[in-house]
Order: sequence, then C-alpha cells, then structure tokens
Amino acid sequence: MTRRFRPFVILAMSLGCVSAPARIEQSASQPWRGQGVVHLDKSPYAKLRSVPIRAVRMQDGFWGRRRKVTIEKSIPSIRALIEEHGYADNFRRLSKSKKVERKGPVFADTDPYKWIEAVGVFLQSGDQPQLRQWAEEWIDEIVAIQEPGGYLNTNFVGEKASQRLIPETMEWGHELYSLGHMLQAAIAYYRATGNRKLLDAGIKFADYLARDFGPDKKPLLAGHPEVEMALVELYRTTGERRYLELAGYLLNGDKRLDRPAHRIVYTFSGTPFTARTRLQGHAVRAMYACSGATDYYLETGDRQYWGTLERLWQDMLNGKMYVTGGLGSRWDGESFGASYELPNSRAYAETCAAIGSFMWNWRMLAATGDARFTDVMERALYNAINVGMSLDGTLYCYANPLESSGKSDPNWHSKDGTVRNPWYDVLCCPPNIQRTLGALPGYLYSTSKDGIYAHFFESSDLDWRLEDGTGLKITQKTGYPWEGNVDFTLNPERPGEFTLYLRIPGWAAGAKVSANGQAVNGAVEPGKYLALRRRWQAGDRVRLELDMTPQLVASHPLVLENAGRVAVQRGPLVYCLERTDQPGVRSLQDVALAPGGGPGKEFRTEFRAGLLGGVTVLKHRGTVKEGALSDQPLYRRVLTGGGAEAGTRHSSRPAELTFIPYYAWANREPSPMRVWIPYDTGR
Ligand code: FUB
Ligand code: ZN
Repeated sequence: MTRRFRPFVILAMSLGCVSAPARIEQSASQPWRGQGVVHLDKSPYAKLRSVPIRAVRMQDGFWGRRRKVTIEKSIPSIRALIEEHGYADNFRRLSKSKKVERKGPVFADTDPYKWIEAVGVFLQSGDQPQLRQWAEEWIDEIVAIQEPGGYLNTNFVGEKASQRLIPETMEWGHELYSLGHMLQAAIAYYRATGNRKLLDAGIKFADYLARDFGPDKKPLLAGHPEVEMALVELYRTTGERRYLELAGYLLNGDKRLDRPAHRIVYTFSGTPFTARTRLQGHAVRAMYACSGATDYYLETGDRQYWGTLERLWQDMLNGKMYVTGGLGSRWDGESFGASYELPNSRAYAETCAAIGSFMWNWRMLAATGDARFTDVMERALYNAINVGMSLDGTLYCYANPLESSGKSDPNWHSKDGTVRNPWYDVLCCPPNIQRTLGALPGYLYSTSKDGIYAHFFESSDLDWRLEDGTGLKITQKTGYPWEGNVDFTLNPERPGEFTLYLRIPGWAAGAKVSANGQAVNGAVEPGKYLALRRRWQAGDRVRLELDMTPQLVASHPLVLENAGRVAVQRGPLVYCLERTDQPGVRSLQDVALAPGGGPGKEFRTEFRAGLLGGVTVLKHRGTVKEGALSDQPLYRRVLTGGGAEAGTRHSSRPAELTFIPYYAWANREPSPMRVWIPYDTGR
C-alpha cells in the first residue's frame, strides 16, 4: 500500500439522474483511490496493472450510454424490487426491526451485496448522493446482524444455525459464495468512498474462517466458487497473506471431505483445481473458480495453475463457447455440455457465465498481455453480456438462446416463458450486469513496465500515469462499434519514450494504424497488440482504422445444428434476424442467405438512429422458401441415382432481410429470432 500516488483531479461522470458531478482528488493518504477493478500493483506475476475506474471518464458513446441507463433505470429499479421481494428485509428480520418471514433462495443475501458492489463501482466515477445514501442504509443494516464471532448470513440462523459451515451444508448452502459477494461489494465500496464499514465486517468473517478452518482445522468447501477471487482481492487490499492462503486452500480442496464424483464435477470445487482437465459442470461456478485460480496464480506464480488455466481456456475456446461469447449450453445443471454441444434454441448461456468469462479473461490478460483474452472479453461483452439487459434497463434475460420462437416454454425462470423479465427469484444476473457495466472504465487500459495497453474502444478520457510516475492523459474518439475509426490523442506530462500497445481485434483483418498522420507499416496483426514504441509528446495522435465489412462466420462441422448455416458479424457485434423486421416472411425457418459478390457486397449497412436506441442494421438480399420445412414429413425415402421426390422441391423467392445486433433482440413485441442462418448456395 505504499506506492507513490500523483495527485490528480478528474471530473466525475455526469450521469444525469441524481447529482452534479463531484471533483475527486487523490492523495497518498487515500490509497484506495488508486486501486483498479482488480488491484494488481504488487502482484508479482501480473504483466499488466489495472487502471482505476475513476481514472477513465466515458463520454456519450456506446458504453457510456449503456452505463447511463444502468445507473438511471436499472440500479434504482432493482433496488426497489429487492425491497419489494423482501430480500433486504431478511436482514431487518434478524435485527428485529421488522417482523417478517425470510424470503428468497439461500443465497438471497448476495443480491443486496451485488447491488452495493454495482453502486460502489459507479461511485468510483463520481458521487451520486442518493445511491450512496441507499447503499449506506443497507450496509448499516447488514453489519448490524453480524455475530460477535464474525459469522453473517440471513439463512443459517435460529434453528438452522446448527447447519452452518458443516460439510453437508457447504455443498449447497452458498455461505462462502455469499461471503465472496459481500467482500467484493465491500472492496468496491471502499474503493469508491474510503468507507470501511462493510469491509471491516467482511474482514471479521474472513478472519473467523482463517482462524477455525483449513488444513489441521475444520474442513471448508466453497460449494459455489466465488469467495476465492474475493479473498485474493482482500489480500491485495489489506496485504494480509492469510486470505491468499485461504483462497489457495479452497482451490486445492480438502481431501478429508469425501464427495461423490458428480458433485465434484458440478460444483467445480473441493478437488485440486490443478487436477481439472476440462470445463464441465455448472458454468458460472467453473468461471468463478477459473477467475479465482488466475488471481491465485497472479500472486504465487504457481506453474501448475497456469498449465491448468491454459488447458481449460483452450477447452472453452475450441468447443464450448458460443459465437456470442456465451457459455454453458445445458439447462440441466446450468452446465457445460460436451465439446461442440452448442444448441441454439436450447442454449442456456446464462448471463452470469459470460460475465464470469469476462472476469476470468481479464485476469488471464493481466498475466500475459495476450490479446486472445481481450478478444474473448470483447465478444462476451458486446453480445452475451449486453443482451442480458433490455435497452431501457428494466428487463433482463437469464438464459440467452441464439434462436427463439419469441417465447420459451414456461420454465423455472419465467412462468409464462417471457424472454425478458424485470425480476427473477434467483436474481444473480441483473446486479451482475450492473456491476460489470459500472466497472467498464477500469477495463479500457492497463499499464505495464514499459508503457500502456489500450484494450477497448470507446470515446473517453484517461487521466492516469505510467508506471514510472509520468502523468499521462489519453483521449479516445470513436463511433465504435458502429464505425471502425478510433482516434487517440496522447498527452504525456512531459515528452518521453514508452510503448503504446494498441489492440488489433482478432476479427480485424486489414486494420490500418497511423501515428501523427504517418502510416505504421508492418506488424499490424489481428489478434495482437501492436507495440508503438517512440518518444511521445503532448498532442501526438494515433489513428486505428478497422474494416467494418460484415463477415460470415461458420462453425466447426461438429456443431451439428449449425451445419450449412452461418452467423453474421460486424466488428465485435454478432447479428441476428428478428421476424418483426422481415415483412412478408412467414417463418424464419424458411429464410436463407444468398451468396453475393464477396465481402463488402453481400450486405448494405444502414445506421438507424430511431431503431433500438440507434443501431446499424445490415440489409441482405436473401431467399425465402415458403413452407420448405413445415411441408416435410418427419422421414422420407431417399432415391439414389437422381430424380426428384414429390414434396421436397420448393421454389424460392428473393427477400430483403434486415439483421439487427443480437444484443438488441427481444426489445419490441415478442418475435422469433435466429442467429445461425442457412447459407443457400443455390445448389
Ligand atoms: O447458485 C447461485 C447462482 O444462481 C448461480 O451462479 C446461478 O447459475 C444460479 O443458479
Ligand atoms: Zn445469473
């Protein structure tokens, strides 16, 4: 905690809803002001260091607007619903300020925690008195029920107290998962305000665990990984090694707990993390475990961990990730399927799993500076995460299919099968989206020993410093993801040599870079950071030009549902067809893309300011074969040697198809949707 902080001042974001922006000042006596989303300043195996959220001010760009909706609509409405459903009352019940039944699942405490974390990250961009007041009311009510020994949970109380932290309960009780979210909320809130109230309560609980549990003490099991990354962050925040050790103990599993194999698979905990060879079981658990394990690696450099992380990452990338970045294809157990098991309409792809991937890949990126991790983050962020919240910030998806009739069968998330809902009794996803979008400014840049990394493209102002202490401001101006030009202006405090590592996205073949108007020749490789090393001075300009020609994407032949189909991607955005945009088309099942004259000729792009909050749509002249599928019998004889069969030939007609970004679907009347579209070669 002794690093040298340069005083700096930024204007906090004006988020419109509650108050005027406040000035934020940083001083050496307030080290929390310099801490990033994950605080890597002293992590020996981190190649990259985080930049604080408050050091980046987002303007009115794509994510700036999503953040505005989040803070103005989503955060207040979810708070009201948490109140309405009695999850905040669970704390009041124990402090006896309200006489009510306990409500919600065993892990209902995590909903106020995650909401407080979301407020905490937003407050790092500027004060919001109303949000601060709400958060502090809840914080007071939470800490009021902490027991003298440190335990804090609204479920395992009274006659259920005897079930606390015993092996049987830890399988399903989510006590450590809840603590993990409490710690993350506490740390975010502390980093926003310096207020340690929740943090001290979290420390007290963690200290109780560190004292009474572990090797040679009572056994502990995560059950739902989450606390591991929180404990490592607590170690980074306090410097107390016992939290890192506790995380390591949990990641390693305790042999004394004899558990059935299927539970070890499902919970992704309780056996050595380094014994894992593939992603299986509950997808959110797996992603949180991988995030915690990467945090552990960043502090310890344990190569066995790294070997496992790399192997699991390859397993994800090569067979288990949707084109949207979504993860966890099975509803059953909310789990990963086998490799290439990526059904579209039956996709589970829980929003939280994509967020887990985002968090994990951020940590892998910090360890390596390798752009393949940023590519996965970008894919998940723009698509599988972004789709999780409606454009107006009041409705959420829990599962994120890539094909839909516009309604799903009634299920345990949605009794009438509505795609987006304002509330889920299992509320994990909505506040998870809030905290992710709130923290986004902290993901735009990282520093390294020799310079600065630019990861994501968004109109914004950075006001931070290089690792040698030299102040650095960078302005980004861009219409990304609708437009492909990104203009950077660098303003170092004094002229000096350092490297600007500029990310060239993996999808961006043919990207061009120029510095002060001079083309940068060579080494502009997609899926890599372009290292621009030179003596930079105030006013230096860098322009990145990304080719935004829509691309057709095919999947591995073993993804059987996608055989003969393609997905459409433009920049980082995956597109889809919603029937509502295809007048005259009876069923999306009848529609196919028709090959055009090559890239750049198959689609016409059109920015429509009035549609879906302003989107670029893609127009394509495809084909429709009316009834081609509905007229077919389930089985039919195949005649060899040529000759047509009755009922199997349908004439097709041309049709203009309009694609919208996948994240924006289900924001109008219920309508069928499809990402993977047959590609009609005419043969
Ligand atoms: O178990 C807590 C959360 O609820 C999980 O992470 C989600 O998958 C949902 O089941
Ligand atoms: Zn969730």
